[in-house]
Amino acid sequence: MLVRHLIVLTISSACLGNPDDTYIAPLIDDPQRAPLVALLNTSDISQNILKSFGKQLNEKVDKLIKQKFGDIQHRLQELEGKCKTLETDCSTGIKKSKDIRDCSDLPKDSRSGIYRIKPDQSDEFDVYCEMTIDHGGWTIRESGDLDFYLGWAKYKTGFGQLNREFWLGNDKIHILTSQGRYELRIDLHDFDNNQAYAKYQHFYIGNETSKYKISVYGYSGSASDDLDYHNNGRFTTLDRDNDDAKDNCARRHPGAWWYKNCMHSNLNGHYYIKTPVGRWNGIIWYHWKEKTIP
Ligand SMILES: *[C@@H]1O[C@H](CO)[C@@H](O)[C@H](O)[C@H]1NC(C)=O
Ligand SMILES: *[C@@H]1O[C@H](CO)[C@@H](O)[C@H](O)[C@H]1NC(C)=O
Ligand SMILES: [Ca+2]
Repeated sequence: MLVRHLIVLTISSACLGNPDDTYIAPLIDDPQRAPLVALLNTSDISQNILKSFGKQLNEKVDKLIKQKFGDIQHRLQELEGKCKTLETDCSTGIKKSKDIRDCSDLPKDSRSGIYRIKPDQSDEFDVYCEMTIDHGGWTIRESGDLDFYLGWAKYKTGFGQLNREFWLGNDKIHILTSQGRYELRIDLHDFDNNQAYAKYQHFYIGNETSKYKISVYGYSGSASDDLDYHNNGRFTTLDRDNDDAKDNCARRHPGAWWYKNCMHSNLNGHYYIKTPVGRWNGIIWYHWKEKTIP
């Protein structure tokens, strides 16, 4: 290879860093034999370059690999964590009917409708789950023109149609509310499109032996607290008088409720269209309207 200048091959420190690795090719300067001839042993150069470059490259690559490997490890750990969560979700999240103890166990995006549940202390039974009101998960009874003036046995086992109007049944309400803390929400509508609600943080009814004694407290809402009066009351129907009045409140104010002497509310009262016949008759939530609710 013929050259005219001193050739300095420098591997940029920006790349390899170590000045010792600078390779200086000897210039053969023989004035007797012009022109200048630099004999470069390319084998030497390339070997030196390779040696120096290779060492640094190895270090760089090592460092890079370690760093990347670290990243990958970290990512793997993340994924492993996600997989574990998913596994848990999969084993508990996809529920069979026997794992659904009440409507609140349904996945949040479930539609309202009839579902089969399996409470802790009983066989499976069907309920209607209201999934849109107040975050969903409610078992409801709607009021309309179904006859609610019925006896003890009907209220014990329930009646009506789950996708229409019904009373779930006091035994079932007892079973459900025995499983944990349950809330009660009552939504009232009148014929003039007025609405109000009453919500209770605690709702429980005892078994038949206790006459389905109600425990209800923790009111919030807009309808006024007309269950407070009934707290600890026992259930009375037209054929079972468990109230504090001399006569039978269920007969006096046709319905079935946790009457005492007698009531501030009577949601199983007769469903009148607009105008009830007589005072203290019909579906009543006294302090909302201070009159009967049609
Ligand atoms: C070039 O360098 C190599 C390795 O150092 C050596 O074996 C070889 O003899 C050299 N060639 C010349 C022409 O000096
Ligand atoms: C009803 O509940 C009471 C009080 O919790 C209990 O002592 C009784 O055994 C229960 N009766 C039935 C039939 O489950
Ligand atoms: Ca009585």
